[in-house]
Amino acid sequence: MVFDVDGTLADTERDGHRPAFNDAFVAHGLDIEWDVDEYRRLLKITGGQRRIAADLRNRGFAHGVDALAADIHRTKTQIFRERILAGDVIARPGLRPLVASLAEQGLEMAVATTGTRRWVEPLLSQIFDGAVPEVVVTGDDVSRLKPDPEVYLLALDRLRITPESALAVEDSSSGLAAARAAGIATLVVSNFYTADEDFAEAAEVRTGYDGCTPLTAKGCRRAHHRWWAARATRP
Ligand code: XBP
Ligand code: MG
Repeated sequence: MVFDVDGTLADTERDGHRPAFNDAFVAHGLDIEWDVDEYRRLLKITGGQRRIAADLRNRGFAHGVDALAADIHRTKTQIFRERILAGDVIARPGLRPLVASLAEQGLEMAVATTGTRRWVEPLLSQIFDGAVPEVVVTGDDVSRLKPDPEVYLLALDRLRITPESALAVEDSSSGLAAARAAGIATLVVSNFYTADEDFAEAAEVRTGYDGCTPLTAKGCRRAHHRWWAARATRP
């Protein structure tokens, strides 16, 4: 089971990353504030530093944009990390019981995210309660972010498994594209920002982990099996 982080393990974007970016703009004396709708468009650019650089260019900044974006992003990362350490970011409802069910069934878990290791690590420690997966691939470990498959390919490599043995869990179309390009069957658990995206390539699409049919290890195995069975019967 290879989990994405942002939007998948925790609902981080609207009330987590977005305010942290805005506070970093203020700290750098910039009159920039990303509102909820504008941030929806900006999410198409994966990776916080790239997102900042693209927006600065869009606003007419021309010189030293990459260095400025890197500075602002460092500040944003520190702000977001402190909020995580303060306990402000929590697991999506129903995720913890799923993790317990996967552990009980002996299914190995891993993480593949475009986020930055400095905040990803403390968040994973909280969500996985001290049993953090051994394989954690972050945006710091790759040169190309999602929808490029590099994070997933590296995760498979470190897990020493083929794509057929894995199931990815994602929340967004760019994450789904990354996992699919790595050849991995993918279960999507959508959220506020991604509910209307195209998930035609997914093995299963849900709006949450909980509800009347909570996602369990058995449900994950079933989705994985159905995905590969359907492919085997295609001409
Ligand atoms: C999530 C991202 C991340 C976060 C910000 O994509 O694009 O960049 O928005 O994190 P995914 P950083 O869930 O597909 O991995 O600022 O640390 O980049
Ligand atoms: Mg995501």
